[in-house]
Amino acid sequence: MTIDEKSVRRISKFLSLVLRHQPDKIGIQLDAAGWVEVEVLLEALRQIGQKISRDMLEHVVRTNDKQRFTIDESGQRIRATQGHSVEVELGYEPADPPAILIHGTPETVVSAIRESGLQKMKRHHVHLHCDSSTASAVGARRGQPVLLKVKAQEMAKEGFLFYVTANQVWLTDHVPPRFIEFPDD
Ligand code: HQG
Repeated sequence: MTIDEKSVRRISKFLSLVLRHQPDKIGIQLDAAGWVEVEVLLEALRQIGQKISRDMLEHVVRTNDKQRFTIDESGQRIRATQGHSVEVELGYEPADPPAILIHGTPETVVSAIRESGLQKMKRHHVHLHCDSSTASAVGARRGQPVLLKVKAQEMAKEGFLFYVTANQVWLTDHVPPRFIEFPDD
């Protein structure tokens, strides 16, 4: 199959929009766990003039750099792996985090984070990563990236819950400032 990368990126962005934030934009409904039937999604896309074959959709899901989408084992349903702003219960079980997780953020918000810790803002959780390179790319989306080290194991010992997604993003509700190591500490 020859598929140009530009189309794949465009479809991936649009899927993020409708599977995480605005399903009603194309008239679909996500179930409580964020799933929608693949056929329903493809038909809704056809209705707005975006003809995407099942093969193309599978290609987009398979090759996505951050594994943003999951097709279930039956092959019938698809959902965004994480990152929703619509109400969904993803059903991840609490997991034991590594000692340190990393959050990459633009320099401009570091002083606010010193005050109130890491907040989930518009998402359902604070997103944390195991490796600096991914965290750095996240921070760099909006400016000069700064890497914050989160003492995740210490938090877990104090009863904070952590979840890990299928694509290795760690999620938690809030990271108070005392668990954050800032680069210039
Ligand atoms: C910042 C992308 C001020 C936080 C990425 C971040 C990631 C605060 C921004 C995933 C704050 C929220 C998540 C506070 C946190 N005061 N600013 N107290 N606490 N912030 O996009 O973590 O492409 O909602 O540091 O790759 O940047 O969508 O979160 O800068 O994995 O798959 O508020 O989104 O993945 O921004 O990114 P976001 P994020 P996808």
